[in-house]
Amino acid sequence: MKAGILVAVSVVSMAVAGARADSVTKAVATLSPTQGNNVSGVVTFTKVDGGVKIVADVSGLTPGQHGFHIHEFGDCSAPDAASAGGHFNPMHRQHGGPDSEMRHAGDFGNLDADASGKTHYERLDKVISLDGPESIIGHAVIVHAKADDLKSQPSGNAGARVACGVIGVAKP
Ligand SMILES: [Cu+2]
Ligand SMILES: [Zn+2]
Repeated sequence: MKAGILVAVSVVSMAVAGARADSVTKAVATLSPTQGNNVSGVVTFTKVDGGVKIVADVSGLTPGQHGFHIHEFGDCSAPDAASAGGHFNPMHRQHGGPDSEMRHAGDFGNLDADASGKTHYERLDKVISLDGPESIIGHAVIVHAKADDLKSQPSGNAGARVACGVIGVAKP
């Protein structure tokens, strides 16, 4: 009888934990410049029908294209953000563009900065998720000095990391 109650209690608490994990509907990363750079911005991730909507507003860039990814570790502590590791790749795929059949989950292509060094980026992503074992929460967004060519392995030859921000759960 006692054992039965214990089992019932643990099933209920597992259900509560599951509901909590599934309830993330919005995430955010605040980008800070790496050493010697001036790039900052905010990236939001919102659960919508058919995927996750990514919205980024970034400034302090050189005009033109800059690789834009999620990297594996939520650690921006190194001056060059090397601490964030390689691309977030829970499916063990090859690097690609955001619309490629074969891509890392973290492959978002490029930001395209205007003459003033600012950019606004919006995309519906069908690969990433905000919950479950492949959740992006706790990983890091990185912006690069150069364009991602969307094909070179393992990271699109996008050069140095100019900004980094850890993805956290946002207020819905
Ligand atoms: Cu990157
Ligand atoms: Zn990649």
